[in-house]
Amino acid sequence: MKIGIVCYPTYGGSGVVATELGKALAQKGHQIHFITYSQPVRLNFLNENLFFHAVYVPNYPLFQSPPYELALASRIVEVVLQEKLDLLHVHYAIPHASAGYMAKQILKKKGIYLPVVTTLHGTDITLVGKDASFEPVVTFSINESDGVTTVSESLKNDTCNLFQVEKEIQVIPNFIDLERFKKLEKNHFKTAICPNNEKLLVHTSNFRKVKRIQDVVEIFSEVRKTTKSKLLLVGDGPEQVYIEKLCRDYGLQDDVRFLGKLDAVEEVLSIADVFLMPSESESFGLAALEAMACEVPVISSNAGGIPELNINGETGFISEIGDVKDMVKNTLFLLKDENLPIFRKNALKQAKRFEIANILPQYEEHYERIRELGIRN
Ligand code: GMT
Repeated sequence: MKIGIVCYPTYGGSGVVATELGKALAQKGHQIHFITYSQPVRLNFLNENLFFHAVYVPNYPLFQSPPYELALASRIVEVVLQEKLDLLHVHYAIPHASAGYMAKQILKKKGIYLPVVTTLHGTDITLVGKDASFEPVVTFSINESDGVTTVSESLKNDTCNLFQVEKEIQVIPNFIDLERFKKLEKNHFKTAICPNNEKLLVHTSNFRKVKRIQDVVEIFSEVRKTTKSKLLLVGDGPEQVYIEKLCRDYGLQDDVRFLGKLDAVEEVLSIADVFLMPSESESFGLAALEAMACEVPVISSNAGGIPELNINGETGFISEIGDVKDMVKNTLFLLKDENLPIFRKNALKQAKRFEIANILPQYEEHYERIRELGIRN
């Protein structure tokens, strides 16, 4: 199949899922065309079936903000006409689903049918999408998509509760490449970070408020009182300066390291003992899945789709959002030498359920069904 993929090209979860999906489909022989404003960060891979089409938004003094959605819709039309795409898969509703709809209508006038599949990722529904500034357009473009998928049951429920959804939604969970995400032998790195055999706690995110990184710092501050430990924070974002200050206020600066955005996050996860995800909202928790694939158990909140991934008492522990005391108790239990190996094993076993080879066919079947339905009607 010739598939167009529209996504955010950034480090964010939806962009990562879209890019990894495109790469895997290309390896299976599909022709994949990424259409976005810059080269997706994970598109660091050469394959004869992978193409990238940049969206350029011309600037004009009259525009207060660049009309990206219009430029994207036009670019989709052009790519479909040139490359004869069979289907368009947009990731993240805003503004990709409505741009897809517009492109579809333009192509219809030219006698071309373009089925559009929309994958909802989380904040496009739970935070931004439900804002009155976007809600009517998001509702409309979900209902006008030929296929709609969400990355968890929880996000499907949120979508149905927050929007007047008339479309059937299929849950296709996020996935992991276990060839890349696996526990690597990085003892020298562990010794450098933890020279006195400290336990290592890790958090990775885009440092937005919803991630509740202040809870990560508080958990670490408490754990460190009884257990020799270090904390690595991977990623960056709006909360970073505040979190750095919080670490200094708690006197933790010598035991916390900010690593910024990292491409080889699996190397850090390979030396971790516990992964912390106390998020306030999380449709799936891809970062936790990456940790589990590297045999790292997860201490998390019970937000959104996290309980579909992290099994309480097996692959880690789940607490109410903001219940730092419970998260500290659970972390200390996990870190005990007699418990950690069991939780590590369970985490890997659970990650295997989300292996890309198990999930990819679900997307392929979804595409086939949507295309057949469209051709029949
Ligand atoms: O977590 C973020 O803030 C980034 C966000 C995104 O849209 O890129 O991630 C969302 O999509 C990921 C991939 O499907 C999910 O694993 C994350 O749980 C989800 N984030 C939220 O729902 C807050």
